[in-house]
Amino acid sequence: MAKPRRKAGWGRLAMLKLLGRSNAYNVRKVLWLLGELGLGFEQEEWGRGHRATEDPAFLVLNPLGTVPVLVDGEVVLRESHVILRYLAAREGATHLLPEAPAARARVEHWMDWVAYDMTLAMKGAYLGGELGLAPWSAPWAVERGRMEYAQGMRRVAAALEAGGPYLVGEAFTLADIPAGFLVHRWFAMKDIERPAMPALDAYYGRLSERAPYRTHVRNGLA
Ligand SMILES: N[C@@H](CCC(=O)N[C@@H](CS)C(=O)NCC(=O)O)C(=O)O
Repeated sequence: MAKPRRKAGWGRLAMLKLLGRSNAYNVRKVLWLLGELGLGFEQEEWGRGHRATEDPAFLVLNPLGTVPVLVDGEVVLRESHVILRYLAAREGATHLLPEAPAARARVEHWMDWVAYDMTLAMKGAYLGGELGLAPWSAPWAVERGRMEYAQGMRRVAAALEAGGPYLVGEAFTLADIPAGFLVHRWFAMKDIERPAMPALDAYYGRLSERAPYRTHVRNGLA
């Protein structure tokens, strides 16, 4: 586990507050990192099935009405990957997010790839195919989502075969958090065909050795 480097400053006195339901994909990534960093925080459950994010008290913090939101003193952040990068930088966790531009970009490649290229695939395959939620349950969206999800998993497996044992090489980094969640959901979905990818199986096993992954990601929820 990481050894966070503490910095001085009045802003550090306030307890971090995470707003968002613990069963939401984007919240679970942040919970995972908070666990990796060993950070204390308060959590309020907001979103579907809990307090509605249309509540003006929530919209003041995030006018987009999405979870997660992180409050760190006067700093209020939305967007899960921004929050991941913020927390790593705040803690000086350069082993998770290097400062050197080229090394940092290699980590961010994978984070942006998940956000830009895999989100719709996951919506089609999981929200549509697995949960049957409209509009993602349209047959073309499910088919396309499953096809792109499988293609994405082949890309992750190929990267692990070429390098590994983690996505950008020897060590676990922030690159492994969004992709590691996708890998979990890939193995947790019931209604899909999973072509054999031994490198992906091994990666899932490796991530599962991490306690925060088992607590927040591979925790019985897809
Ligand atoms: N790009 C945003 C997406 C946030 C998002 O769509 N969050 C979902 C949960 S995974 C949400 O807010 N759903 C509404 C709800 O739970 O009420 C991020 O990465 O944080």
